[in-house]
Formats: sequence, C-alpha cells, structure tokens
Amino acid sequence: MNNSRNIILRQSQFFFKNGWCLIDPNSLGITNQISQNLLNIKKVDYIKNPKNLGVYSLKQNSIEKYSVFEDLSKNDLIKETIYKISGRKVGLSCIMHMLGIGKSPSLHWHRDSYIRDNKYIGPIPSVIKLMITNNSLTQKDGPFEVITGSHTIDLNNKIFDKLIPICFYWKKQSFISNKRQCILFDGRILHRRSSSCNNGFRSATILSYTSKLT
Ligand SMILES: O=C(O)CCC(=O)C(=O)O
Repeated sequence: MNNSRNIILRQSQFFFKNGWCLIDPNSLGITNQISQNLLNIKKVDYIKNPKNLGVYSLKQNSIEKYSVFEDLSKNDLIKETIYKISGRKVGLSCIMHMLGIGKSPSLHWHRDSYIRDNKYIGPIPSVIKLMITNNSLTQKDGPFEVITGSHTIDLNNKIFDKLIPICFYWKKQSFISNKRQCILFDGRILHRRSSSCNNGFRSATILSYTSKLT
C-alpha cells in the first residue's frame, strides 16, 4: 500500500515537472488481453486519415463494434489514477485508435491546447491523454515523442513552437520499449508521432480526458 502511494507520488512529481509520466499498464487494469484485443481489430474497420499522414485510424463508428472500447471507457481506475497524479477530476472525452504499418512521415510538433492571436485553440482546460502502446516499439516503428518540459514553455507564438524542438532537441523523449507502455501526458506539451520505416508497425490507443465540471 505504502509502496503504491510512493509510486504515485513520484509519478505525480515527474508529471508536473516534465509534462508526462509512464504508468504500468497492468496497474491501470489494461491487461495483455486488452492490448491483444486492440491488436486483433480488423483492417476493414480502419481508414487512412490524411491528417494522420498515412497512418490508419479506427473509424469512429467502428468503436462500438468492439467491446474493448466499452471496457476502456468504463475503467474508473484510469480516472482515479489521473486524479492522484494530476489532481484533476476527469471524464473520458475521446477515444482514438491508430495503426501504423510501413513507411510514414512524422507528424509536426504540436500542442493540443494553445493560444494564438488571443484565441484559445483546443480544449480549455487542456486535455490529459493516456497513450497505450500495444506492441513493442523501436525507432523504425514511428514511436510517440515529446519535448520534455515544453508544457511550461509556451510563449503563445507559432515561431517559438517551431524553435523549441530544435533548441531543446536534447530534451526529446522517444517512447521506444520492448514492452507495452502507458504514457500519460499533458495536452500542452509539444508532441508528435515520429517517422516510421518500411518494416514499421505500431498499434496505439489514445484516451483523451477533460476536466469534469464540479
Ligand atoms: O500518434 C501519435 O503518436 C501522436 C498522437 C498525437 O499527436 C495526438 O494525440 O495529438
């Protein structure tokens, strides 16, 4: 009990400082079977989304065909853990499921919520996202990447957001791993999917959470 409280405390400190933290999928009730079910989704249920630059995404109306998404949406352990780590009471607002096969260019570095010309873009308060990677990943698979700490360096300026990944390249974190991962990240962080090679393969599920009105 004490040990799990210590883990959460360390994750919380890490999350506030860096804008992301790793969580053991099993501790969130995201079992191997869940990842297997996500890997088993039929190819016909995906579309190639131009916004996703060649990566397949699950059609939104196919989500209800697979009970695995209902299981994920009913998973209160995820919400409780996000509360413990971020201090925010959240509700699930969106599910995205992606399949990258073969070569694709990287997405641009971006934030999900930001201000441009005094206008708010994206959800306010910002989203918190949980990315579940369902297979092991190396650089060739086009892993998710962030600029660690960039959630706190936002000058609300397009040019700076192009310069930050160059100036702080040494702070780039690529989520490669020989096992499944859950990455919790703040939607204000600069992030992208990196490019993949001909033999690349990545199955990833992104759950977006927004603050609940109390
Ligand atoms: O697929 C990825 O790794 C990137 C996802 C992304 O950019 C987003 O959720 O905003």
